[in-house]
Amino acid sequence: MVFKDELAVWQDKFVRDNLMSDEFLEYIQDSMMPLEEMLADYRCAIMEIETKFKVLNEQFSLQYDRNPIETIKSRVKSKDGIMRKIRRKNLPLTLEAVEENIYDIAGVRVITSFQDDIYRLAECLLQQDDVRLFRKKDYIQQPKPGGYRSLHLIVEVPIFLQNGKKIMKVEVQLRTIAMDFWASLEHKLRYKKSIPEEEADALAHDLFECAQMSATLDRRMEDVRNRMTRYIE
Ligand code: 0O2
Repeated sequence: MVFKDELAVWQDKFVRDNLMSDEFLEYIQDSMMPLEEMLADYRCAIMEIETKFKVLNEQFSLQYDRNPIETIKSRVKSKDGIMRKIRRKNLPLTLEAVEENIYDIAGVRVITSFQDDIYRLAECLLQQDDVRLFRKKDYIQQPKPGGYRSLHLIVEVPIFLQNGKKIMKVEVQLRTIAMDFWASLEHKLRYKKSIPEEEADALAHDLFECAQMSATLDRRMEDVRNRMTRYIE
């Protein structure tokens, strides 16, 4: 990562020379290389976890005659997002500090139709002997005050590189379609800074009620499915 003092010297030079020299561009590229390599490792870790879920989905579909996973959405946190988290957590500007303290650089979101599939998939993932649970937050059993529900796992998984094995952390968020629908809209509200305070409060209140309705919907859909499966040969 670029060291602040050294960068300042180069920035001075850039301003003095009033040109973007090849030397300066090369320096920036070289400085970014370790960060790019780290992000590539996280992309590999995402591939590992995604494959595990795809395999489970395939196996479940044979066993239960339906696919428990609706979609998998993955992302590597943007550099901007990483910088904001470094600032929020007041971390030193080193790759080691980032890897040790930021757990959601690699994110895999698994969307299911039914709530019980979330726990079944989580259990199957955590049973695998190359996966280690680092942290678990069950916002389904204990929703956040605003109504947010999802199961969050931070898992450690190995990736195998040219020069050996590296253990990577991946944040896995498991949620139903209803939970995801709610979270997507609520997420938008958080970024709309222009909404007047009174209206923002009213929206948060309505969203809380919607979260309760979506929890009820999840329970009833699961119940209907259970009653139906009794009659399926
Ligand atoms: P984004 O833009 O989705 O990436 P930590 O990782 O420990 O530093 P924290 O807050 O303890 O941070 O992690 P937690 O509670 O497990 O939640 C992190 C992520 O869960 C968030 O990432 C969101 O994706 C999601 N999340 C948590 N709470 C809410 C919520 O109330 N509403 C919605 N819509 N999503 C939520 P980011 O980085 O905050 O945002």
